[in-house]
Amino acid sequence: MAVRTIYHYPDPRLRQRAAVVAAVTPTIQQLVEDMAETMYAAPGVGLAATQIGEPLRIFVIDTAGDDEPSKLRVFINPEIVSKEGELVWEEGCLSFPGVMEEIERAAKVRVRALDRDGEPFELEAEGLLAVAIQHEHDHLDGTLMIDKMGALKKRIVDRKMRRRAAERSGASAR
Ligand code: GNR
Ligand code: NI
Repeated sequence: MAVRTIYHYPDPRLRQRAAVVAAVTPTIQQLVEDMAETMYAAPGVGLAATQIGEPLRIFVIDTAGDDEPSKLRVFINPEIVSKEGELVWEEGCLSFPGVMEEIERAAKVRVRALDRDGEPFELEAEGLLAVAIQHEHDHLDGTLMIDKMGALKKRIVDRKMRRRAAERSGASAR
């Protein structure tokens, strides 16, 4: 088990298109464990494999509140089979620390995926779980929350993140 590094925008690894997982092997199960550990350590509501530089179609989500028992959900090769309605949710992303913006999504989704044992399942979700599923699914195609913002917000967030990345690399070079 290991907490892995989460890459931040504009790291090009976040733009990789993730590949389908051929088989749920012990190596994949180890990666899922690392992803869960990394998500809980952050802490975050979800994490996509692309965020830790593993371009595979896997994400984990746990939307349980602080006063609820944790409920880890693992999605391997997820497909969103239907979407319904619209909602606007204030989203955050571990690859955009400190950024919170309202993003428009479908209100309800039906998703099909393999679980951590490689067994297929289907799930209908609404509210935060539906938002998280769409957010994580986007990561697997290299799509980020900044891509869903209006032009003005996009420019502000892009500049803020690039300035921060430049400060960090400058600090480590000195
Ligand atoms: O931790 C996270 N919180 C969150 C809040 C609202 C909508 C989406 C999310 S996902 C995010 C973790 C993350 O970056 N997953 O990719
Ligand atoms: Ni994210």
